[in-house]
Amino acid sequence: MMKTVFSPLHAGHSGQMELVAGEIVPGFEKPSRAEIIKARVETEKLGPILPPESHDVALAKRVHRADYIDFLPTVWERWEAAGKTGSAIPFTWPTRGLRGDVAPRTIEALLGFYSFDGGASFVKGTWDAIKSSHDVGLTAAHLVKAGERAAFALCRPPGHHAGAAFMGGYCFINNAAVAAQWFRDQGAARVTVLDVDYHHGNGTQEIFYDRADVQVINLHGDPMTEYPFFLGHADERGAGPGEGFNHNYPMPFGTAWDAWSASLDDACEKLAAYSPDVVVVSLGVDTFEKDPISHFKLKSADYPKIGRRIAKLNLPTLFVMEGGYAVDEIGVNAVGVLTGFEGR
Ligand code: SP5
Ligand code: ZN
Repeated sequence: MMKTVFSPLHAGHSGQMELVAGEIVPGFEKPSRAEIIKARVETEKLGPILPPESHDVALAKRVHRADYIDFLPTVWERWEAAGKTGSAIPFTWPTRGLRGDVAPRTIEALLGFYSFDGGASFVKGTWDAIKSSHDVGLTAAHLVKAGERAAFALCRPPGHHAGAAFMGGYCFINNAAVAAQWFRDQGAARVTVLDVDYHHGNGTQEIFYDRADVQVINLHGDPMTEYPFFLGHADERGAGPGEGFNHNYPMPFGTAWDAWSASLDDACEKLAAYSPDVVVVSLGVDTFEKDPISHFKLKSADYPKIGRRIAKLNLPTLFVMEGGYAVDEIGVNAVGVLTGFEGR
């Protein structure tokens, strides 16, 4: 039996739009994703589904910049106060040659200041969803700390693209990073974040890049051709004291189980050699062959094998939900990893 933590408040984050191939289209990151995973947890009888406890965002400020975390709950009211409608979405960014060190004053400028793309937009219920997702991650982390072999944080919105001071890629607070830091603060000597989402977890990498106490391992589409494009290369191995504690496995379009699982095996060897006290899995299932925005070729039958490989590490494990946009199969695939982990 694996416990799942879930909050219905995710559903207030809905109706977002995104720019894809020159057109504004309904967002791929939508509420049905979490509802379908929850339904599959129930039909597969994975275990009880618990509501989150509320946790202070002071914990999130251990990995995010305080001014960024303080900004998030103010976005929607500032957007409305400025007389704007639709969704609050950034459109100007402080790239090379512009000032990224001076926070501007208007809400539209601040949205760009605190993001790296237009993929994380706000509607009225977005902050409550972000906070609930953060609470879901930490509540599930508490279960693992209390002795559960594993727990499933059914987070929505996801988190792994969110860095210390920016949102993007459907992500706002980096739920996996917050949980990893919490385990450290609770006395874990070493923590590994194993990110199997199709996209590189650029936020998690940035947050822990110069640290030896949190190992970060990413399996993902090669950033030469895949989002987020500007991080995730194999030569990014960590910096300073963190040198050697970041591992990237970029893979080409069309990667299927044989090549993907060879990377997972290699990653698990590096993980085991690090000997962490706890593993946080950033669980995305957008590696699926039918994912509408991704280009790997994993099949539904492959997901239980991922869970079985992770279970072989024999370490306390927190699963944190990230991406996956083939909504019809998202429950089968995500819960497949968990039942595989449980050995059934
Ligand atoms: C958490 C997560 O998985 N975030 C992913 C963010 C991806 N954003 C970029 C989407 C680019 C979509 N390209 C679409 C091609 C459609 N045929
Ligand atoms: Zn993804």
